Amino acid sequence: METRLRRSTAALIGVLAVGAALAVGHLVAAFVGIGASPYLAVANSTVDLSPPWLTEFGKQFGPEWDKRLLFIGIAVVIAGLAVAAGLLSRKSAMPGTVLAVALGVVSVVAVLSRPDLGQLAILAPLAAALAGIGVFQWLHGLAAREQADDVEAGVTRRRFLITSGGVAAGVGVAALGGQFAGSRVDVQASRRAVGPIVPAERAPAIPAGADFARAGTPSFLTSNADFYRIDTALTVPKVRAEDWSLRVHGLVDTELELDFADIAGRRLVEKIVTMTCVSNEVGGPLISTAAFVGVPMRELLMEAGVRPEAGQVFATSVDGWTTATPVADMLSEERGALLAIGMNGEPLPQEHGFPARVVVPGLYGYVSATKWVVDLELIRDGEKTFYWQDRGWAKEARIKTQSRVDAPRAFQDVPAGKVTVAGIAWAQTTGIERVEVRVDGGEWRRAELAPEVTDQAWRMWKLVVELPAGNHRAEVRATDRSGYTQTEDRVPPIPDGATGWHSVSFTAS
Ligand SMILES: Nc1nc2c(c(=O)[nH]1)N[C@H]1C(S)=C(S)[C@@H](COP(=O)(O)O)O[C@H]1N2
Ligand SMILES: [Mo]
Repeated sequence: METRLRRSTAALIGVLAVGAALAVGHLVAAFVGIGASPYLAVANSTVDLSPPWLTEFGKQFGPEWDKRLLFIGIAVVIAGLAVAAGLLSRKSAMPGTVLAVALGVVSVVAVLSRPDLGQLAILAPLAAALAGIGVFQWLHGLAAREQADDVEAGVTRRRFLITSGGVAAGVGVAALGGQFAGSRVDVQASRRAVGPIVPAERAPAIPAGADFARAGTPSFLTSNADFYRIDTALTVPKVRAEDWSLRVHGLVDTELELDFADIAGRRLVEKIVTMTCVSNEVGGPLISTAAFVGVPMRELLMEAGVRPEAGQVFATSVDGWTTATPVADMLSEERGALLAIGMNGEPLPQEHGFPARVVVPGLYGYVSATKWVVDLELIRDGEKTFYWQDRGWAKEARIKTQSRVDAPRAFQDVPAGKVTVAGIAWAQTTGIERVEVRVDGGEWRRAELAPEVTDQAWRMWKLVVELPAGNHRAEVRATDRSGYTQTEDRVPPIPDGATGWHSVSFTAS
């Protein structure tokens, strides 16, 4: 009679084999390039293939939580598939083995197609496949012998369970070892070694009264710790300044290959810029301001010599994220796009693109602000598509004129009488002309504007209104210097940025 493994045994073998494959792959990847870890690779492709509604939904949990939830979700799905693979192999080890070989081939191909991984990186999926197949065949053999042999069943059963326990412990050790070894690349030491980034040309000083923080607006400059963050990479890329280089190529007269010392040794300029994410909902938090320090993109591009046929600068980050920016926006002297290496007096934080990123005033981040940038290719307009363009977002997107009420906060209870309504307005590179507020659908009234620091940054506003006890609603609308007044029409962030008036309901008592 043919032996069929017990269901629970078959499922356990599936889970242990897959666990061994992922853990060994992760451990080897820590040495040959963490991006080659099969588990991280699966997680990253899940992000890349996720439908837009899911990624947008995830963003509300913030970059860390959104990723943690994804890691847990993927682990659950993988465990489910491992159980299924185990159950398929109750009669013979063949189906599971074939599946493991196929997955191994797929991961080797996936690793070879990654621009940021060397040839050696295929060792990670190879080791993973060998570990998975080895554990699978070994445990399968033990379990089959145990069930076939009634006499010695007690002994072999015990041996199977002990072996399984040993494998499980090995999986844990390998996974932890991978995590530990992977933290070897010491970005913080590299940041410390870079030291303070001192510009030759400072931004104009920020005048006192540039924010109304005491009335509830954000401070004019956002601290690096509070600066909003958006990235698709599941683990923040670790690039040491000493390992980094940037290639400028494509439709240029001379290709450039620059390392960090080449950039840091140039004449550095400082600029105050308000960055905004296209996914920011009306009234949302995805907007922040910093003093960025770097080399004007114009300078680098002129040095390479941009050919007249070039229409876009196609930028690639070390983790494979891409975007494209119109050449004109990169070359404009007035806008002063930067290859930035400093942020608020420090080297860029790791989360914000250390050692170098792009900053283009007036454009949403997804079409301009490549973090951990390693490659700039001058291409014909539309020659290639980029990360978010492939997911339904617009090819070009200028930041829309918008405003937000920060005080009172939604559903806040404030004393009746004099109430200060305050917030921010932005129209990067055009400048804010006027901000108006109305309460409970009454007359629009002009708010007081804080001094303008630069038309590339936000501007704070406030207005004192007299309110009786009761429920109230404050609305805001901004007019920029081109004469455009924000429309009331609500459109969602996709494809090129939200519009509509922000309003806040609160209570006076
Ligand atoms: N490499 C990389 N660069 C990136 C992104 C990313 O996901 N990966 N996100 C972009 C988006 S959508 C925005 S809004 C800004 C956010 O920059 P910050 O995280 O420093 O605020 O970075 C841009 N640069
Ligand atoms: Mo964004």
